[in-house]
Amino acid sequence: MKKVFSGVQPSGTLTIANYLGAMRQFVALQHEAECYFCVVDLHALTVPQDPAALRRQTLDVAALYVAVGLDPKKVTLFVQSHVPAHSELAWLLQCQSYFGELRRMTQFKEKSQGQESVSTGLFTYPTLMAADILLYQTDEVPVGEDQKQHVELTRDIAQRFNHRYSETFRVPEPVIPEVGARIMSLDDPTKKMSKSSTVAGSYISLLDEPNTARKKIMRAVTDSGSEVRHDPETKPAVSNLMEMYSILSNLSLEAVRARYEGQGYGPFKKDLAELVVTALEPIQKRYSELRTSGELEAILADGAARARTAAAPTLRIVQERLGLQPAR
Ligand code: ATP
Ligand code: LTN
Repeated sequence: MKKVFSGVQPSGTLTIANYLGAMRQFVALQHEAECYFCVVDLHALTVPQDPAALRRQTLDVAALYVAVGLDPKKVTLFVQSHVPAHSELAWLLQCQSYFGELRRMTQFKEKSQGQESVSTGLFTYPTLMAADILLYQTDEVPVGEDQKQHVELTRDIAQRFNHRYSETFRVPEPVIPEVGARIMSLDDPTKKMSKSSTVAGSYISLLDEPNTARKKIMRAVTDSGSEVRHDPETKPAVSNLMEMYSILSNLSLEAVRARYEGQGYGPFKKDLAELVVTALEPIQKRYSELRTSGELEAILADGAARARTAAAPTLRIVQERLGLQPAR
């Protein structure tokens, strides 16, 4: 069976973009692959986090993984820091990666821009991500468009290692959805929607109250004109809303256009708001149950044990190939 790995950072409350771009794919893949889904808490530490908030958000993300429809008996759901092999392999891979290739990473450039001090962790972030993926001999990595470059770097690192030290890692492929791979901010369609944004109106959180979500959609910026038409070049804001509509309604972009022909933005946004609220309702209900029932701790303990067992052989063989002495 093919293997799938992906991760989500507990750097805030998950947004509808995380769901549409990534987690929706996880749910579909659980039936056809051996899946590992991780709350990548070590990645969140690359930028400053409040410790209490990080502790809480780690459990929030774990609960949301289950709430969107992942079955913890079927998939291995765990917290990255519970499996030390991730940090250990990350170091070994850092010694196989080049400063020049990490410096080219778009996410690093964006996140470090204008910051007074930038952690070394933010710079080496992609080598930890490569470790996450390569430890499990992953075939497919379902992610949003923004992570494509990191998966490509992971492939380069894997191929380089295989070439230098003999066949060790499976070379993974990114899996990126056709629609929804890059959901944009509601207040600015030139920026991607991000859970760590400081502007609450820019994103819809998976935990937004129905009326909050409705208001955010109704206030979302639109483009000049009044036609509901998908054209990211000239109508970036409306195209973004149409992508959300298309996924949530299971209609093609063309069918969405046809449905609102001659009606303007108002009715379109109103219906989109209801689609969003309807999609969030069951997720929020399951989330609340999980967050109060105490079942999450057991799910994560079980996931960590399974992940440790699955990760160990790859780490061991890498250590051996690099010439490290076996520990007795
Ligand atoms: P942060 O703002 O803290 O960087 P984020 O919202 O970008 O966080 P991540 O935890 O980095 O979220 O990403 C989790 C998954 O969601 C990844 O697969 C990522 O590609 C996907 N994703 C993130 N933002 C978007 C977006 N705007 N559109 C589609 N997919 C997205
Ligand atoms: N870098 C990713 C999160 C992430 C990830 C991974 C995704 C960490 N490790 C492994 C896929 C596979 C992000 O910022 N979205």
